[in-house]
Amino acid sequence: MIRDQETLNILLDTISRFVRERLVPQEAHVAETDQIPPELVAEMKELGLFGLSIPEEFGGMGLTMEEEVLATFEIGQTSPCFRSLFATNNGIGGQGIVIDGTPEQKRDYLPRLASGEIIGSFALTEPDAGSDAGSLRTSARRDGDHYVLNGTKRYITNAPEAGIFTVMARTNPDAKGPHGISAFIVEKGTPGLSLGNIDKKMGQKGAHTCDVIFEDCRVPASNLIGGKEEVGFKTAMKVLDKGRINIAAICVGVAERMLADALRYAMERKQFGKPIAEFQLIQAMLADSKAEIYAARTMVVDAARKRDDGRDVGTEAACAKLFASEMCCRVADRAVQIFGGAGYLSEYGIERFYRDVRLFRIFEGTSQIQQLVIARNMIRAAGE
Ligand code: COS
Repeated sequence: MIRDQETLNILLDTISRFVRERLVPQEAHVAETDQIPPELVAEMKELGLFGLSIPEEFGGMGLTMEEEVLATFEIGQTSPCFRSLFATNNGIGGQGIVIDGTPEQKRDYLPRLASGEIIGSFALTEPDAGSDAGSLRTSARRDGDHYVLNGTKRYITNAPEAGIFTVMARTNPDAKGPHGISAFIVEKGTPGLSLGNIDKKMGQKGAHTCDVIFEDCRVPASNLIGGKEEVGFKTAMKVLDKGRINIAAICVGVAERMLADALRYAMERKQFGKPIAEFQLIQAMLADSKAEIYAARTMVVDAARKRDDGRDVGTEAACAKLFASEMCCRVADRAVQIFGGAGYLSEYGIERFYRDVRLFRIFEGTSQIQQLVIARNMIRAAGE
């Protein structure tokens, strides 16, 4: 749903200009240093990027899902690490509170997430609980007006920068699998909370992940999301439904950028006496990429509109994430191929995108988990 086309156009135009003029020129520098310059972070805050999907009453822009994916298509036109910094506030690190938080939790945390004063991080995955998120072992034992958390979370995006963590932990040790899990807000600096070393990754330099460790970490009971035990897994899944649409949107944006770079190169690069863009085998790669990006874009917008209509979009989110992330990696592969030898050199940047986008098929649910979600929903619906 688009609330006001004119206002949205101004926002999309502003983001597009910021991406082109401020972020694109810094891509190589950020990849080399593994740091986003603080002045760019300040500009992101000023533009409101940390609060795109946080409701207006809490200082965010309150974008609808359709508006948000259109913004994400623009943000995708540069290295995905930039988006990663503010994406958790809008997505997995903030939405648990937006969707299921108590009025006090919303009042206490959402304004600071919206402004970018704090970064929100989502702590679900553990060393032995990845795709099987329901098997997580981090425990939360009630002790008076606190819960005491123990366990380790792994690959936690933005953990080194985070001011708060949404932590899924087991409050009922007798309940097996996804039941018995509750969600908490844990503030940075809480005694018993510590961080591991920053992970060395294949790509997405500038975006950081690390372990988050809880050792007798006492969290006020008022930080139990929604004030309700044993619904934390559902909170996590609802958050991921939205997150997956956004990942699909970023896949579309980055794929568009890679294709634009590949097209420009193909029109400049001459072999056999003419630009390689005039060769049909190159054209096939360009055309297949264009068609697949269009398909993914259409899926993303459709899923976003359905979510705005209040429909359950578990299947659509999984379909969009599956198709768009696989598509994005195919486009990356073709783009490197079109660049040829230059595609393998870091100075052209396309090999960096190739490494960056590989993550899209893994995080917020692997392609295999999306397949499983889609098929399960189909079988369930057919049996109803
Ligand atoms: N929205 C709301 N509730 C949901 C839901 C959703 N999208 N998906 C599942 N649930 C509910 C189910 O309805 C079920 O509740 P009831 O038992 O009351 O009916 C409960 O949650 C457990 O669901 P399910 O039985 O499907 O859980 P499983 O353990 O079998 O598996 C998968 C669920 C595999 C889909 C889940 O673990 C998953 O998504 N794994 C990937 C995790 C992931 O994306 N990690 C990335 C980390 S973030 S970067």
